[in-house]
Amino acid sequence: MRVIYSEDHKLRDAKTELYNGQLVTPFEGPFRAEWILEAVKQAGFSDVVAPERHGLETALKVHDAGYLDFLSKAWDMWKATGAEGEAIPTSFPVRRSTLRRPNDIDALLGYYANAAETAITDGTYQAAIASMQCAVTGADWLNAGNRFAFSLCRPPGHHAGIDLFGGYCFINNAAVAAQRLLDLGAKKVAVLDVDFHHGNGTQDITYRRGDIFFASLHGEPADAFPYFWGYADETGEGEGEGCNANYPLPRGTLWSEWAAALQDSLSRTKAFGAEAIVVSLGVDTFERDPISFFKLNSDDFTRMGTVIAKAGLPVLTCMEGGYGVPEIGLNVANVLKGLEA
Ligand code: Q9C
Ligand code: ZN
Repeated sequence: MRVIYSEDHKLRDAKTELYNGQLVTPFEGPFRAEWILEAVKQAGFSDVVAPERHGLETALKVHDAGYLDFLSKAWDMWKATGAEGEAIPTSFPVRRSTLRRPNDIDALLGYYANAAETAITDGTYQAAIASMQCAVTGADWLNAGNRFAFSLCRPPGHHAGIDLFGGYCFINNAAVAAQRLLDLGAKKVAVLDVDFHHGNGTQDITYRRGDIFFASLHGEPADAFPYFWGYADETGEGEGEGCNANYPLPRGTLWSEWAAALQDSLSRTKAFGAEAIVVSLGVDTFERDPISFFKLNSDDFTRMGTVIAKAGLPVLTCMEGGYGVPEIGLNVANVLKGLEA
């Protein structure tokens, strides 16, 4: 399995996350990619390459141009105000308010945010671009006839919508990879999101499309971030009707229940006619993850890889969440081992 990794992820090193009413050191930091890279090398995945330098062409097919322009300029605009801290959104459009695009950076942050924990910092955009390039390079590796690739994306992407950032995400790496596979000739692809959190950004991007099947297994939205998406009755719209499958699962979910949902999502992926699967891999389903509530153990991650591989399709795995504990590296390596078993 080829591993695609960019050192540029380190350019995203926020000092603040709004959490429990305090500004804390973010759960999503550079250490994550370093631990994961170390563990996958340790597990024998030694074919590690840097991404190709792709521009914004593919990203512009899944994101709004004004949004990407905002991301590229947000830090400089913020700094120009003389603000001392990091750029945290504080003011949001809501029910019955206008959705006109504002000028002021404070307003733009809220306009393009779906949550307030994620600060924009110097280097965030550069890191997000490198992360997206890892995903595109992984898609190219599959397109060249290879069965597996692992794009060690950081920052993650699945909470980034058409014109929304938040949940530690800025550019939707998995959606860009899916788009790339389609642009290179695939007729239909699937994005399978196994991160603990619902992939609201990916759902936003794919909801009205008939060429991408999106399935997400996640903590029940009434109790788990991102809270306002991820119910089972969200099934797609227009050409995308029937192409969205949400599997909300309760607190304490174990492998047996989780695996039943996975099996169903894979049957539907096959029935849809997907030619490849992009896996949004979060290992925050782990029993000791600090911000989540499922109960998978490290061996379950190996099983996960094996079950996904049994679908018989090429698989591009893109890194999403997984926090705090050193086992995140082992758990990712186990998925990759399971895929190749
Ligand atoms: N009390 C990813 O896993 N914080 N993002 C929720 C709930 C946001 C997770 C706090 C979690 C974002 C990629
Ligand atoms: Zn997550």
